[in-house]
Amino acid sequence: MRALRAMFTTVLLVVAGLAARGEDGYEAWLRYRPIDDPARLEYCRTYCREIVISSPSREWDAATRELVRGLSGLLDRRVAVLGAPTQSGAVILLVKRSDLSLLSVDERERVRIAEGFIILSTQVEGKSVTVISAETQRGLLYGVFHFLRLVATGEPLEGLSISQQPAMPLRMINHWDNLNGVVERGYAGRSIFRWDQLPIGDSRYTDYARMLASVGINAIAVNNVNAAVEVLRSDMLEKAAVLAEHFREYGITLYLSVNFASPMRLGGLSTADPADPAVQGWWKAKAAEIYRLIPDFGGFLVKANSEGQPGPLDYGRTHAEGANMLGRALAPHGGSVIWRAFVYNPRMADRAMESYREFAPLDGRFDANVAVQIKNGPIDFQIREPVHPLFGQLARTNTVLELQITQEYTGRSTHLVYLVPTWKEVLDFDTYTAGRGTTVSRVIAGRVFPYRICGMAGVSNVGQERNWTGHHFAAANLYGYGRLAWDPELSAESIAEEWARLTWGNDPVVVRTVVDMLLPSAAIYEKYTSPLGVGVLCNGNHYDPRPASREYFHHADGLGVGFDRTRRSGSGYTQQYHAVNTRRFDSRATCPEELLLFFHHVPYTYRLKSGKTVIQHIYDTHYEGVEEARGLLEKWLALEGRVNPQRHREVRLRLEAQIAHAEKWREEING
Ligand code: GCV
Repeated sequence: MRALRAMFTTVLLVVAGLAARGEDGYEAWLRYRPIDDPARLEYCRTYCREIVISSPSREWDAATRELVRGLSGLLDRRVAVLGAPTQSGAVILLVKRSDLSLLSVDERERVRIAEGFIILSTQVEGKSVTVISAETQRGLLYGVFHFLRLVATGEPLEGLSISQQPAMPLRMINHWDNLNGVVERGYAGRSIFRWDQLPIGDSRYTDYARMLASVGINAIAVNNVNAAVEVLRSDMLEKAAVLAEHFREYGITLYLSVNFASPMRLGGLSTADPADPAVQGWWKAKAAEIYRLIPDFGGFLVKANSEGQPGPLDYGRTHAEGANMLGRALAPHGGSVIWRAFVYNPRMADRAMESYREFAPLDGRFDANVAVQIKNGPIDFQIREPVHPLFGQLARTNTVLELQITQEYTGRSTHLVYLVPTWKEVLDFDTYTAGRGTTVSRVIAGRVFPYRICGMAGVSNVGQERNWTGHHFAAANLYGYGRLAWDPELSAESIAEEWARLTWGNDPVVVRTVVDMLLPSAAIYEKYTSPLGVGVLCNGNHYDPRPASREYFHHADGLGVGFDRTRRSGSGYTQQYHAVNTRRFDSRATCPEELLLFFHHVPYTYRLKSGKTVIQHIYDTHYEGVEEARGLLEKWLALEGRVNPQRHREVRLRLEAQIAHAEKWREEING
């Protein structure tokens, strides 16, 4: 008997091994591998005997295809698609109003949410079935992906009464991909967009669209905000139209980043002055040309008068005048402009202040189809910086939060840094501008001010690497970004667990370990790079340590360290916040310690709440950080044999490189 059991176990292990082998990360969190627990497999099969779509049409194709693909993979057998339920255990996609008569009045009400969905366990024609229902193509896709997630992560499939809708209307990805294939701040290979091959399509575009739709992304800007004018050339627009087709199938709207000087550099005009009628005419004609090719085109993403990019300020016009001119060219077609607020003057004593200084006075001056996109912090995607002071202060200007999924300052694709906890802190930050509880997440969800366009944009970390993001664990950031834009209330831990289950399987040891690696990882990185909010200690590549070249940011001298941004003695940056936050940041006693050196210049001997001096803290955290990075590797090594060898090895190599680089940081700072 024991021998038989042993043999059975061996067979199971071999089968599991086979299933695990040959995985290179391409499927990311959409693996759909057969459920390996026999009881769970049987249970899921009972609830997913057949798929029913009563009103097939192209609009629902992608969702239906995904459901077939997902269930067939997970249940390890082909699941048929029928026009009507033949048995209990059918999964029914209800999409047409006429179909909805099958539901109760109350249930019908719950479907009427644009982009939302319901999933119900109910009775149809005397059969116990699961209904996934939505009013829109997007809603149905999101419902299907949600259901597949339930199946894949081991959730109950009976008694379902789920109704969800996205918190943020705009859930966007920004690619900093140049047309020549080089990705600015991209660490996962060259651009996935092959402009040299387009208009020839690529199944990789479709798979990328599937990944994005599965976490609720509904918009994408495919080219760098440092925009080449050529993107608006007619032949390039034809190529863009093919990308739009791939994304449209998955409910994702295409945007282009444009160069404000295009009328001159592409159109041959002598100016790009937004007040010039010829310039306005050029943009109108260009917009009309785009919409002929891409009828559902989203609009323009613009970086203007920032880091050398041209813009309206070149002509003595404001950001609002420039953005509105573009907005008016797009408005007849329903398009919009997303105008970035990332501006700074390197000659200013405190560059953190510039964006607020330029944009706060323009509140109310932007047209209804223009949104201002603001980075999470006033500097530039540091591992720690305070929330940008513009959030909550633009009551009459559509506002979008920009996050960086690609790890420009956070260890590229070499360091394991799960950014979701840091984003949660941004979203939960109380701006107080409309009273207590005016959190960033409520502001950008349009729940505080009546915004028409609002939500989140994330700078993509995807490239041509087979596993999309270079580091297998970096995919958790892409996944988590989408999930948070859908629902900012989700915890960093629950997102981590979902991702772990979907990406690495449901082995409880693997899931626990992956979550335990993800959750502390950003704090670990912070420790061995720049604790206490000091920020930008790197060299020009934004990766290696070089504090000596960053005096501008850390203000370290023989006696102390930190940037005094207080009202009394410093740059006065703290005054850009609501008074409650100004007071909190202004005082050393109430300033959150993790931001102390962002706001205050303190002596090295200043005592922290722990009783340690600042200098001792900096020294110790660099040692702790390296040790904890070693701990990540130890945890991962313990999973050898539990996850497939290729992915295990690839992660191990990166963790080893991370440790070596963390040591380099420690030596440079402490040395
Ligand atoms: C796209 C930082 C980055 C740049 C980036 C810029 C921006 O400065 O280093 O690569 O350019 O931010 O957000 O526009």
